[in-house]
Amino acid sequence: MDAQPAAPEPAAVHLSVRDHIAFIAVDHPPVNALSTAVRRGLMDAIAQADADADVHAVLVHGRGKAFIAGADIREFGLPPQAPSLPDVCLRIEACGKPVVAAIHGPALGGGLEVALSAHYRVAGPSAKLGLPEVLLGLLPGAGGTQRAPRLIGAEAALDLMLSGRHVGAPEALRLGLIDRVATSDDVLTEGEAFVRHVLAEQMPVRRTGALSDALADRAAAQAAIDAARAEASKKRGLFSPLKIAEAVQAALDLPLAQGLAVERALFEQCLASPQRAGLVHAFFAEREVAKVPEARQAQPRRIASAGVVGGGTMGAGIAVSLLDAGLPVVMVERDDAAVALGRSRVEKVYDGHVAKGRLTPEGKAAVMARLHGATDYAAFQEVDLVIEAVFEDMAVKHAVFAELDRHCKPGAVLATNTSYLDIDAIAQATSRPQDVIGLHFFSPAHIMKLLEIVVPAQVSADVVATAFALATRLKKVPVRAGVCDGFIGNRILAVYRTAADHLMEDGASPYEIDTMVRAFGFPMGPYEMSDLAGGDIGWATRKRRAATRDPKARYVHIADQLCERGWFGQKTGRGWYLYEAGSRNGQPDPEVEAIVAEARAQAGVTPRHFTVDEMQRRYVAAMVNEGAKVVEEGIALRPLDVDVTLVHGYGFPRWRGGPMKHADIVGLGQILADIRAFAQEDPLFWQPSTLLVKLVAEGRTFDSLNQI
Ligand code: 3H9
Repeated sequence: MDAQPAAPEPAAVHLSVRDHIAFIAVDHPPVNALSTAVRRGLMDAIAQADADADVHAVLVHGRGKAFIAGADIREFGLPPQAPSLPDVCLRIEACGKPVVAAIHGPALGGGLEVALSAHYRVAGPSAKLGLPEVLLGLLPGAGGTQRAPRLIGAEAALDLMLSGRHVGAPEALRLGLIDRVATSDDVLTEGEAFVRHVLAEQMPVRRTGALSDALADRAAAQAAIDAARAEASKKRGLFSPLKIAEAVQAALDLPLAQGLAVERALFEQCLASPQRAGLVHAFFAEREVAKVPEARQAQPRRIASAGVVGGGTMGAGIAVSLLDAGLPVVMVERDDAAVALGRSRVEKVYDGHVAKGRLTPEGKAAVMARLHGATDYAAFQEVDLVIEAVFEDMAVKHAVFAELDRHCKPGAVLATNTSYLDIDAIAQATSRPQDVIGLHFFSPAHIMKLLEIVVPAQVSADVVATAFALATRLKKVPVRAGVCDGFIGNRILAVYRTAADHLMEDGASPYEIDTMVRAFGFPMGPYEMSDLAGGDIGWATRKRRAATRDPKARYVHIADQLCERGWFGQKTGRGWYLYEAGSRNGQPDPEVEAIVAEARAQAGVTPRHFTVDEMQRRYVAAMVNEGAKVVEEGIALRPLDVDVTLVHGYGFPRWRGGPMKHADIVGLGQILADIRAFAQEDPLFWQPSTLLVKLVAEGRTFDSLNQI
């Protein structure tokens, strides 16, 4: 049979002319990103409209849910295709007839740059305008760094470009970014009315690139740029903020054409940076994590009310998260005093919002009215979902789930917030293992974005789909994890923390290790983290694991020795660091250093010096190797799930994309060579993952398993 000819690509841009107005519609679902087809379409349409004597003015708008969401991020790194976006923008700006951009939904990055090259802008209630390139490791590269300061001044433009924030139409009007707020999202009608107004009033072709008033106060503009430079150099290791400040300097100092050339050169530098690769990976990975088989196979159950077992730190945080999503919440505790304490923990969060002016006292009262305390599991009879957040002990969990089984209605989702226990075993305490799932929140539960959705063997697909739908309502980043000790995140943490302990016993001080980890881009190091969370938590885990630990495995006793002295960190005034009363800033403790020195002597270790690079390589290799094992065993669906877990739950720098992406950038061959070199000293700890070995042999990357 002959091959069928491929169906022609639907046009990405449509041009129609009515009553002397050319309507240029961008039609490229889902978000009208500026792919090659859109750029070509815009270029052709504007040229045609400009050349058509019957056309007196042009209206550019987007079909579907967006004006234009920006450059097509999927094209970054591919060979460039003409026309470039800066050229498209120059062509729009050069049009001899007034061009109006009518904006609804996102007009972001290159999308806003297209709008800035139009001569006037009108935006509806759903409009979101912004220059978020910085979040992708970039700067606005289609004239945004030159036109935005000329239109709204250096300070406001820098704020948009450095924060990446979106503004709505009213704020955009205040800033001078747009000329009119449309009363509805029917931007076609409202845009047409504005175009007719422009024509009736004979308003001029007003080219943003030719404006100068907003930069007339040079001293103020220079001060804004200097402040941006100072601020940017404080951001941990980020590359593009300083480049943004440089580009705005060019807007202040140079004519448009030269400024655009500077912007282009700086944009190319950002595009080539590993940070761009890391941040773009993070952008897609954060969307891809929610695409799990169960969410495709099954419909989520309806969740209109929720319950929480336990009013401790975790339980209260989870309750806040559920309340914030608008759900009524029942909290069950063992007695009235514990209920009151749980309630007060929740209330404290909302008091904080009121104090900061984020919530009115009436608003707080309305939220608190949705929280009901009880001491009897019968209070859960009507709820659609219960999340258990009690003490991490299998017998306690069994007792709780037996109660839930007795009292919850059929079809209620029964979730555990355990951070490492066997959820298959917990499910066995019920007569309905198909309804039991893990929802592992991170502390503080109402703030941390990560939610590990742990999928035991017998759970039904619609319960998994429900958990993912719930995560969206809670504004969490969900990651699907399989059952094992520690799931994805805590399992990997245990290994890289062990690598840090080995480094310490071999010669690095805990303070050097924390500094090295911060230099890599984490907000804090493992020992500062332990002091913040409470050293007793890790101690309990180590005691639990003692029975199953391989007796041949190297074990560093230093952390236990600190705990034996009652030094649990900030809450006890000392841990790895010393804390003055009320202070969260710890000071290095000579007594800890003495304990470390003693432990080295006991273990017969002659301390040696490690460079920052040597330490980072060990720390990262341990993380990547365990990450690969987690993927190889199917605990994580793909390497990207490991990346999202470490970025959103453990402070791995997002601009590196996550440990697996970072490993791809460094080169898997290099990581494996490091692991093999470290294995010379400790072959038991440094056993390379089979998956890593296979990928290196095949010359492949972790990304090749992601299918983004
Ligand atoms: C830029 O413009 C550079 C220029 O200055 C210079 C150039 C020379 N490209 O988030 P959602 C996909 S840099 C390609 O789930 P929402 C997304 O992956 C760019 N694809 O929806 C998803 O795909 P899938 C500056 C994109 O309603 C689908 O669209 N712009 C792009 O929650 C739906 O996305 C930005 O940084 C894109 N630009 O949020 C804006 N954008 O369905 C980035 C989205 O296969 N985008 N997709 O998973 C966003 O912030 C949000 O996507 C948006 C919609 C607010 C637009």
